[in-house]
Amino acid sequence: MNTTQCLRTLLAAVFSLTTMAALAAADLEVKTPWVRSTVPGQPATGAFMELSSKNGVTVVGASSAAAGVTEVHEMKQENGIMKMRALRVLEVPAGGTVQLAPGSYHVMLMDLKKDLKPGDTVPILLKVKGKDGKKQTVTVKAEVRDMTAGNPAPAATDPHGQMHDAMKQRMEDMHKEHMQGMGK
Ligand SMILES: [Cu+2]
Repeated sequence: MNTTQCLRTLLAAVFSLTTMAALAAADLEVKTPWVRSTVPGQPATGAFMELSSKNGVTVVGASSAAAGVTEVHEMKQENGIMKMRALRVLEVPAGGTVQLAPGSYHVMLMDLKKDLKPGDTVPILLKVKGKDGKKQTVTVKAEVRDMTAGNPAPAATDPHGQMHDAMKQRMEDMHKEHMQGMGK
């Protein structure tokens, strides 16, 4: 074996070990990821999915090539008003499932690079920390679904979809506050 062949073999071995380690370490299962489609010019939308873990993981961040800013959000009703806030961490308990769904937890895609049409695929990277303290990145390919078709929750509860302008403005203000709060 000459030096080049030897190096190639070594690199191949290192690469496959690295790949195997990455696959073995991420203790997160992602089911049915989808993103709500947008109307032309809409600045933000939500991504939804089902997360489960064997030993428990913490989602510590998210990013997407489709958006300038990607955050994990929580939405809940407070004094009759739907409010949402960015979460620093989202715990997926051992043996448990967390539903990211309209009106609840979601991955917020902001500063969208382009309109998202039904049938498009949006890549989302979830950064997770396992029980062993190791950080891993899980790649999720979310399918864009029509914001009116196959919607499991009423559109009225989800401001990412068919929201009127006042609500959209409020949402943008809220997000600006987030950013300022986080020192961006
Ligand atoms: Cu949100």
